[in-house]
Amino acid sequence: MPEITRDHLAEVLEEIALLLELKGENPFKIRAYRNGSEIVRSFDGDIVQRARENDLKGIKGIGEALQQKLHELASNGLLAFHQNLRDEFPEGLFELLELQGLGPRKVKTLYEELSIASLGGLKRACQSGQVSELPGFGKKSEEKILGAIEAHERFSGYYLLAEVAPDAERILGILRQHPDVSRAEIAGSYRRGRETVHDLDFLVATPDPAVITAFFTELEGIREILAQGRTKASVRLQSGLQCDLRAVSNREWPFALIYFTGSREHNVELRSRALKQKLTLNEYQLQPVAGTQRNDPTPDLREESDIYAELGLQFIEPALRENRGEFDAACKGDLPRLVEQDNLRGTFHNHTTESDGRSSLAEMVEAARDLGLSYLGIADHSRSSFQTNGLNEERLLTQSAAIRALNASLDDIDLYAGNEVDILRNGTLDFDDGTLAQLDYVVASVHASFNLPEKDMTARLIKAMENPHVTMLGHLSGRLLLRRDPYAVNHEKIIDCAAETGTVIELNCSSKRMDMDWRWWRRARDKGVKCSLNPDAHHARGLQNLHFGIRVARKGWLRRQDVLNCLPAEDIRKWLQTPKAKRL
Ligand code: DGT
Ligand code: CA
Ligand code: CA
Ligand code: ZN
Repeated sequence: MPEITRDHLAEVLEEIALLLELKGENPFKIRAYRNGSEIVRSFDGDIVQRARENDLKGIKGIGEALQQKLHELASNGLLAFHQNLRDEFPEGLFELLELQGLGPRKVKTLYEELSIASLGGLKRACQSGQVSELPGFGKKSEEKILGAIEAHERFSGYYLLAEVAPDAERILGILRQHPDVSRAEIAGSYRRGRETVHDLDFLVATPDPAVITAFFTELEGIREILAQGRTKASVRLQSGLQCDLRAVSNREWPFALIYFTGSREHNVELRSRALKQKLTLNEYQLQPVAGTQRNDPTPDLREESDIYAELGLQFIEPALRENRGEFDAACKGDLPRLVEQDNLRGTFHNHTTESDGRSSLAEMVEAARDLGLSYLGIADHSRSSFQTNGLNEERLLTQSAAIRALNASLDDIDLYAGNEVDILRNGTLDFDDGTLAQLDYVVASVHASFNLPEKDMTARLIKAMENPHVTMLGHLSGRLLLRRDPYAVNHEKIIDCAAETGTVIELNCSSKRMDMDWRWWRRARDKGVKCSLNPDAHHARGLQNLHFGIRVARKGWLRRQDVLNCLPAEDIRKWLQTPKAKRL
């Protein structure tokens, strides 16, 4: 039985609500499940244990029927009611529900009117124009659906970095504990810190490869064995994630580690540099090209850094191995010293229960303290983000006063009162300058009107950045990884404007955003733009987003001095007190 988590309970209730909606059930019943799901997610305490012990009485919003279902679910991992509901619908329908912009009402119509119950079926029906003729659909929504299917196909088979990390680290730990394993790493895109990964590539050094490949295929949580040989194996986990294993000798280790870490583009360039020195490099060794003589004996190469050194290069961190300028820098000894998690001193973009966060101010403070941070900024949503219960002026100023009052009573951590203010369609902000001036800092973000032409969207962001009260720009492109493409916006112009106005750009570390994209940071940094590594935490646990954000920041060539929240508490206080134009 898989481990039963709070998320699992919440997701099952949420899916029940969806299925009831699909059946056209009574809206009150549907709402009860949806509310129940929210309550489970935000419950302050061990809801899983309480459900298991059938101790849910008195929790507001969880009626008797829900109590029983949660008890069954937490005890067995399954809920008969849910399973039976699922069985009423074909499996393919669940794929349709995952499509962006296709709610249960529309799925229901498609199913009832055209018997559509699979992605393929939906695609064909759209292409033949049948969907646009359905009541409530039309040409435009047919095009939208086709776009969503195309995106789904493009995204499927990929996973978020943070999403695969628990399995990845668990398996790595198990491999490292095996007595016949001397070294183990996860290579591939995971090691390079890519924001999304297709599969995991485990590499082990061992005197006995066959033992380890067999051991690997017997790990817990495997759905299917895809391939198994003496030195390699491939499995699929319950989650659908594919994991490859390569077992090599200790001697081969550094060569294999470089090879399987990639990227392909990096490897191609590295091999070609070796060839220029009359050396061939592959996953097993570095040796003189056949027919050539080298006077010195082949040196003992035990670590990746030995191989880079042998080729006249500084050690290139895995984060930088994308063939985007790292070789030129490594030749000259010019590689940056990349920022590390230990360098972080505080955090700015965080939500609380005042808007759509699930933890209170006090809980957020406690979590920041646990992480060893010395300052914490709170930036809840502004009024136009009504779906997040965004704050109006009055609530904002009340909140700021509460934050400052709490701050006065704490001596180990500095609290800052900010806001994540909506950038409206025309580039004006949700609050006037007088209100913004009363805050310690402001994050400005787009949360609506995504479909502007690039020129207008760029002008909209620039207008916001020109405001002297806007400290930083939030999630620049609005993308949701594997779900929603970025809106059209000119990154070059935004970066130039940030440099000119002294506006910080955030690297939103939410695992589904990682925005601004790492490919732009080197350029921004070189223009003097500062990065704020922001967890966009909507829960105390959300501060952990920084852990993955750091990995992506490293991909962007960022150093400690490029990251605003690496400044110590004293310096950040002075920095925030300095007018924006003078920070340049
Ligand atoms: P992914 O899995 O799509 O997120 O990205 P990677 O980079 O992990 O790619 P993957 O798993 O196909 O292969 C892992 C590494 O192994 C890759 O970064 C470079 C190396 N590699 C695999 N196949 C080849 C190949 O055919 N040529 C070269 N040069 N390198 C390869
Ligand atoms: Ca991979
Ligand atoms: Ca692979
Ligand atoms: Zn936001």
